[in-house]
Amino acid sequence: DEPLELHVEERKRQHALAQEHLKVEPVEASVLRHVQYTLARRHQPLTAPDLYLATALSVRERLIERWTDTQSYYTTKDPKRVCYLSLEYLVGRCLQNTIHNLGVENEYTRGIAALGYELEDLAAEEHDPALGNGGLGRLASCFLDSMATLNYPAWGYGLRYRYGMFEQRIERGQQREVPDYWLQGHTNPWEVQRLDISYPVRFYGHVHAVRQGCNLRYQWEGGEIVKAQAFDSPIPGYRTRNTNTMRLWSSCAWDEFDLNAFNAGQLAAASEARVRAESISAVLYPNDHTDAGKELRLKQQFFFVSATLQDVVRRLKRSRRPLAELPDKVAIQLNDTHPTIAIPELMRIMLDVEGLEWAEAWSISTRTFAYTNHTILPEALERWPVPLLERLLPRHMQIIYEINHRHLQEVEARWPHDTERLSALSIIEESFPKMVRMAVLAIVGSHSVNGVAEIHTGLVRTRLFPQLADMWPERFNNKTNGVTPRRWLLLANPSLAALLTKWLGGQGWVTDIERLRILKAHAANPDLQQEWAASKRVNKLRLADYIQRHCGVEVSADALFDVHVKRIHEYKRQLLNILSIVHRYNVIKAASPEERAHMVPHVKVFAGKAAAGYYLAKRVIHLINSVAAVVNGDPDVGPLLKVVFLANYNVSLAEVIIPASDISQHISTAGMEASGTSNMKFALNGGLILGTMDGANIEIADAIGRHNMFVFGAAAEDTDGLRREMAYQPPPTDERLQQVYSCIEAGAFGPASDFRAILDSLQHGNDFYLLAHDFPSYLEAQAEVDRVFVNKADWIHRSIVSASCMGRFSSDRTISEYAANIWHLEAVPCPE
Ligand code: OX2
Repeated sequence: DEPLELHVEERKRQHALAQEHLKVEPVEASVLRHVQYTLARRHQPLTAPDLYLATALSVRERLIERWTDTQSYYTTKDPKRVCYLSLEYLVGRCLQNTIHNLGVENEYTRGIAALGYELEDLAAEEHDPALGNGGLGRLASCFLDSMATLNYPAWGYGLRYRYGMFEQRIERGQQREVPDYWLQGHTNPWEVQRLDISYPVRFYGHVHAVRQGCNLRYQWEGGEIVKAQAFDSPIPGYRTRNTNTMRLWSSCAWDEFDLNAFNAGQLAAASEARVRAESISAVLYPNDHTDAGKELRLKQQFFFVSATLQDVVRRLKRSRRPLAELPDKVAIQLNDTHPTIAIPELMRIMLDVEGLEWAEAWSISTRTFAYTNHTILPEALERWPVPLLERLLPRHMQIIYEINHRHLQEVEARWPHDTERLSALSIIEESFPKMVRMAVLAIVGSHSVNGVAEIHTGLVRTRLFPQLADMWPERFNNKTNGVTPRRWLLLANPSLAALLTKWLGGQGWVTDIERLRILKAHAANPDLQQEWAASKRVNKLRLADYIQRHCGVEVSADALFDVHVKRIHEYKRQLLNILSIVHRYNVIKAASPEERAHMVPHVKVFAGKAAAGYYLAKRVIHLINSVAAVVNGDPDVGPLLKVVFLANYNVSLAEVIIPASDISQHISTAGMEASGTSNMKFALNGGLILGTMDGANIEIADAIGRHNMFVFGAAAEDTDGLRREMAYQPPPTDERLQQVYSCIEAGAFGPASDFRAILDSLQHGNDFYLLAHDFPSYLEAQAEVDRVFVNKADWIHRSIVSASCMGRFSSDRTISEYAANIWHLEAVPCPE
């Protein structure tokens, strides 16, 4: 942030100086300079951690110059900006991503080699910051990459958790959670602490009404003040000068130290406030799809929202614009309901601090906010108890009541005496205690509500919020998710990237992934097929090596690599997969040598974390590992079946796994996975999909041709009916599945008691996730996979066609749609 009145000449001079400096200093010199002067180390011996850090600092210098230029340029141009508010970001490692985006990979590869190291090895020294749970957080990071690449003036706002997602260890087959102190060891070269940017955030206290003329004005006073301190990370676009900002807030005490308490000899009390303040940004809630319902979680949400809005308003004022212009200058996107408290907070600022009238404030607010819904699972829909809000944020609770009052008046005017509709549309749920439905508040207070895949948006409209969609049909829209081809192809899959650059005549595909379509016409070309297969093999060997090193299991790259990686959740049905693996094991055991000779060898790869308190999900991890131990140790099975569970799934592990898959599984019960994004990454990397007609699988099937996907299972529109039928008359269990149950019950994979809860949920539960129902068609689809896999040319043909038709699933396309239809944003390319 620089003052408006830029000293242009001075900037030019500095720029020229910096350019000169970079020109004369080769990579080796720059890196060694950092070893010596920044890290204060000797050059000999050079260790990998030191060299990683020095390299990162060297790259950072080039980055920072673009970053400050971009920010100054935005300040001068003063265009409309988007603020993406997300409680989660899964950034991934930065070094190689930055080097690629800056276009300096040759320089750095050579420079680092001259120092006796390989760039990839240094890159692996970087701790992968895991400030998110899964798809939602990774989507936010893909979006930031696309916004910068497309030159949109964008800010990502979030929380700088001291402890991110826990590190998962597997001990005796079970998950153990270890805190992940990602900032340990050394300073983070990818962030800058902005000591000059901090804001006070209030909690608790009371509301005071003052008479002003004939109006009442409200003031929120007292309580506790916490300081929000900004940490900025540069987000470089790919081969553009534009470098945006991700601003994460860290909490600390407003008064560093209570001297009075200290002088009075109350040492503990003196530091108490500090500890309480710091606890706000201490840990990420490691729950995927769970409404945490905890006071600390609400504190986190308000803390980050309040600091962000103060920052937004300050910037508007600095450019000397009235608040009335906010919607023309800023679009705020709410990533799920987590930042929804921003709506009453903006209202509070406008009403109580800026003195605007309700009608104008409300109009400004609704034109500024837009909300993205990511799930229809009821357990993920946030609801906050009214008494908690009244205590923690008393003024916001008043404002929410007022919003609701006016909203329900509008409902009453349109549908008089329709009490059912009134209670369905109310922001307040009349339960004990009363609850605030954050999704309803988000929809009432936004001008746009979007789902993340066609089917999902349809379900949001028809099943989740039919009355709201009825009231404002124009508000609801779809923005199918996408993934960035930079990280998920260029970076994660160098061999395929090289192939694409060669066959497509240049690197244009990196920003225009639609160009892959050209390959479709060449899918039968034997040269292309041969190179394609060779590239896949390189990636499979890399994963095989990883498996060997981390699980001690030897796997053959000739086997079919069948991958199931994502958060462990009942609706994602890892259980269905492992049950089918037990069945496969039974079939192999019963097969004759001739039959075995015709079987396709499989390597089954699992990875994913279970929320610490999610009992059944943790039992599933245990079952997978127990089956793996038996199968991998059975000499009778040999290479026909290997099962591995790779611990601590995160972005960098995904980068190793995804390019190596032949098949990946996206087998959620239809209607339950909003979109999925790894399905897109797998297909883009030439993997085929085994999946249900759910989430973005449906659109992927449309794009690549349904015959290129292995589809099975109930359709979303049939699930309710099926559940009702099964409850009325449970169907007989498939014999093969029954045999699988019997094996587990007989202790084939360890004491049956370890898996009792799983078996009970299947046999005596109501099969809510339709496992038993989908089991036969799942096996049928797997048999089809095996039939196709033995015909190498057919397989590769499908793989090429799938990847080449994935253009629609770039996050560049998604972001262009958000920019055009929701944010009304123009690209602002920063001149070289
Ligand atoms: C996830 C959804 O489960 C997933 O289907 C989607 O692809 C992803 O968000 C990005 O849109 N927490 N995680 C999600 O939703 C919630 C809530």
